[in-house]
Amino acid sequence: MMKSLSALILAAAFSGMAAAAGAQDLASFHNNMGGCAACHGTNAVTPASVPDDEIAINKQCMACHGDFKKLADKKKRFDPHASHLSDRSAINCTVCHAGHVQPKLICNDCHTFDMKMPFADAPKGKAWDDGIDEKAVAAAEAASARETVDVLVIGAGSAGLNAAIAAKRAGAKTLLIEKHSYAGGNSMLAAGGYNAVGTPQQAKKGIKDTVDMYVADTMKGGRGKNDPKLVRILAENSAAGVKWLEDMGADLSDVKRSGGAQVDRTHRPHGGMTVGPHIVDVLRAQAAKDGVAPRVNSRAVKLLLDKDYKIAGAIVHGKHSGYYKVAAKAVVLATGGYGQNKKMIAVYRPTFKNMTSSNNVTSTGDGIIMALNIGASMTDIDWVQAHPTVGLDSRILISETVRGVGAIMVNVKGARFVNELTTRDRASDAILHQPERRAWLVFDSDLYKSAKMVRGYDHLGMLKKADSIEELAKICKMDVKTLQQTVKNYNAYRKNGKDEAFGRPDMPLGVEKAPFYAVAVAPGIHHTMGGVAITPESEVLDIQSRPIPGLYAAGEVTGGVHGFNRLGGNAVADTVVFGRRSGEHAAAYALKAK
Ligand code: MEZ
Repeated sequence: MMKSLSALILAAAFSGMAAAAGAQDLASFHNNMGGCAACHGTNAVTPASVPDDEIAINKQCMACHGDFKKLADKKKRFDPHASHLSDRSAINCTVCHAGHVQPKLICNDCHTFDMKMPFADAPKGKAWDDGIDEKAVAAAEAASARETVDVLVIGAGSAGLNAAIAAKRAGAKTLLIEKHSYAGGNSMLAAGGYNAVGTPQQAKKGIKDTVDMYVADTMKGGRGKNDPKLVRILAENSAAGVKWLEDMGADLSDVKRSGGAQVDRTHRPHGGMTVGPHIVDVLRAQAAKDGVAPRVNSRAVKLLLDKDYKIAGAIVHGKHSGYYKVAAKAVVLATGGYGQNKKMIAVYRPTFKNMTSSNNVTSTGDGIIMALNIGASMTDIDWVQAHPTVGLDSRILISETVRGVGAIMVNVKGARFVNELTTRDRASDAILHQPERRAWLVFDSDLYKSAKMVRGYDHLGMLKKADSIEELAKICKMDVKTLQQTVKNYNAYRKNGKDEAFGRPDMPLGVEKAPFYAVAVAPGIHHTMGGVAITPESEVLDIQSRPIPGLYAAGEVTGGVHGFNRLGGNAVADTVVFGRRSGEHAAAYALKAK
């Protein structure tokens, strides 16, 4: 293949860079496949000629190497192609395998695997989104818009995907951008489920639930600090949200109990599979079908207002394309919370500043910062939730489902100390008052068989396993007699239908059948309840509590829905109900403003 002059210059520069560093990078290694143009396109071979979504390059990778399924090595205990990535065609090869710099094992954003990747010795590069170039922002603002849309949705977790699909279906020209190299945000890590009332699933199981009960539980869990109007909208629209996802192909057939709920209303896929990755896959596929596939590697850095203080769009920083302006009549902020922004945690919740976090690396509070910069009002901004059961010394959430389906929680001596199904703030607080500020979840083989996610923890080496309670206590360095007595008492309470020690309301399984298991846990930052203040129509309020025309928000970037403490299963419901709602209202506003 004939190479263009610019391609040759670029190729020489890159291979020179790698040679100088004494190591070869992926792009230089592939240079014989058509030079730079193979990745950068044939017309203008410049760094900026790679589209930010990198989809074309990835098609090329897969054309030679095969897809993730083909690449998966089933003999290996851990193979990234076989786990989270295998059925997610929207995750690009280039997420891990960088062109000109060291590759990145993105699994280690959450895990700590020791795997060597091809070209691991290539030169290190500065992350493209490390900091904001204010001069480039000003230049982009002064220039004309590179793109004009009706609705710009910022952030492609569940809230953003729902918003974009809803806005597009309402007839608005919609663009969905995501700063990370793959879509999904924090929603992708949601383990437990989706709280909904009045579904056919509940009816089939004979569960008596009402909107008022859902509202009462959520308000009680939030210590009455939630905005009751928002809570009622959440409850009233929860079942329609389940149907909306099912119509796209989601499986939410299983219903279980989460902490703080009077009845089973947490919906999730059959067999106890985790909910987040599943619904993100479904939404991502639907967004692509509907023509609103997320544009990844595209970070919004500034919201723009016109002279009348109405939303006019945003400045976006593309990984390859640099800073540019998107003109939009309406913007939906769906950027998530700030659980991974250490500075914000230190300011808003200093006592949690050294705590681990179960959140995705994407939860850096970008939307909150952008909204603050244009005078948006915040509500409950300092309310941060610690989830009681994050795997000790890890970032892996041990889902509330594990307690919900039957696990008991004991301290390092082997004694229970709390109703396992109480709300998260109370459970976390109780653990932090125990010796060593940590705990164990203990369960038996029936639970292991019934909840698929537990097998995932086992696969990751997080579970201790023994053929007797005595042996389990020894392995976990608990007091043998204490654990034996705890288990004996609990099994008796269960048989009698009353937890005399802590009033646990639901004891679906005993701890009776060997082998027995334990997993070490401690509280970790899980959800930031506060954020931008919104109206029931998802409009963002300014500091005088007036809607900022054209600005909408949904999901963890907002405050008010969860009050002081969010109930398990209400985050996914929030992203779906208010995601849809924000998209619909943004579209209606934008189309009217045309
Ligand atoms: O909603 C949640 O955060 C949730 C149910 C988490 C979990 O423990 O699985």
